[in-house]
Amino acid sequence: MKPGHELGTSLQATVSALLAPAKGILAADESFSTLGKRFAALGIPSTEDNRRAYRELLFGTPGLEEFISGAILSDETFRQDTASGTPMPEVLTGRSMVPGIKVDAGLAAFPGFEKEMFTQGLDGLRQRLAEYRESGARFTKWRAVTSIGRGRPTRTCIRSNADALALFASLSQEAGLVPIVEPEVLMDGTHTIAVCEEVTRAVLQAVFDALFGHGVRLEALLLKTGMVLSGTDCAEQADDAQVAEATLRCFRRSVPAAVPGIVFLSGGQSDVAATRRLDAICRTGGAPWTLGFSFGRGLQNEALKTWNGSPANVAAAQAALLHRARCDSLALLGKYSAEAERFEPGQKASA
Ligand code: 5MM
Repeated sequence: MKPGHELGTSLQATVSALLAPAKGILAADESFSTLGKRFAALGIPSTEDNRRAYRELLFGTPGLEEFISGAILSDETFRQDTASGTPMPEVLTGRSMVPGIKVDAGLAAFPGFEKEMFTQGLDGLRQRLAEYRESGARFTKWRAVTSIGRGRPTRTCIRSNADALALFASLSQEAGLVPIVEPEVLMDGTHTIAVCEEVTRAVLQAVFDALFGHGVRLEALLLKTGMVLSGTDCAEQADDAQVAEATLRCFRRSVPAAVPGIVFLSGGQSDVAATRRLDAICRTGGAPWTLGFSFGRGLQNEALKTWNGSPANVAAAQAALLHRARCDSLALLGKYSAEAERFEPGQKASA
C-alpha cells in the first residue's frame, strides 16, 4: 500500500458487500469457448439467446441473494438485457447482489515454455475498466493459471503471471473497482498434496510480492484461489482434514493479514466435495481473512444439467442452484453436513 494512500470508501463498501457473512460469489463469467464446451456436453446449442437465457435463469433465482453477495459476469452478459429488457447488471443490483466483470481475455501459450500459459488482456484495459465502472460494475476479476508437471511451473511463468495480476489489480483500483486476483493452481496431475502446497505457496508469494511492488492496496482486493489438494491422478488422495490443514498453513505463510478476504474457486472438484472441504476449512477457524467461495462449476453443475436448455426446467434448475448455494453458505459457517443435502428449498442456511 502506498504510504498515506487511504482506502476509498466505495472500494471498502464493495469489499464489505462481497464478504457479507455466510455469502459467496457466483462465478458466471465463462468465456464463449468454456460455456460452449459445457453446453455442448449436454447438447445445448451455444447461441446468444441460450447464453442469455441461462444467465438470466441464474441471476433470477428466487432467494439467491440470501446466500450470494455478487456475481462475476463475462463481457457478453454484462452488455445483455433479459428477455423483458432489464440490463443484466441491474438484475443483480435490484436484488442487492454486486455485479462484477471478468476482464482478462483468456489464456495463451507461454512462448518458449512448454505447457505453460499466460493471461491476455492488458491492452486497452484502463479504458475498458472506466466503461465497466460507468455501466455499473463494482469489481473485476483476472485469472492466471499455473500447472504442475515435469519441470513445471517455471519461475519465469510464475513471475510473469504475477506481474500481470498486479498490473490488473492496480488499474482496477485506479478505476474504483475492487480486483479479484485469481491465481489458480490446476488440480490436474499426479502430484501429491505436499507438491500442491509448495507450488501454491510459491505462486502466492510471487503474487503478493508483485502486488506490493505495484503499490496495490491489499485492503481493497480479494484473493481467489484453489484449495490445496492432491493432484487429480495422485494415487494417494488427502482427506478433508488434511486439505483444510494444508490450505490454511499455506495461506498463513503467504497471504498478508491485510487482505480482507480469500474466496475459493471449485477448480473441477465435485459440487459436494468442494462444499465438504470448504466446511472443513471454515470449521478449523483462526484465519485472519474472511473466507468465502466464488465457485463456477461448484455452484452451477447441477443447475445447468437440470435446465438442459429447456424453458420448462427453469424453476427446477433454479432450485438446484439455490440448494447448492445454501449448502456452500452453511459450509462458510462450518455447519454443513450430509443432512444439509436434504434441505428443502425455503429453509435458511442458519437454521
Ligand atoms: C477457475 O475458474 C473460475 C472458477 O470456476 P470453478 O469454480 O468452476 O473452478 C472461473 O471464474 C473462471 O475463471 C471462469 O469460468 C472463466 O473461465 P474462462 O476460461 O471461460 O475464461
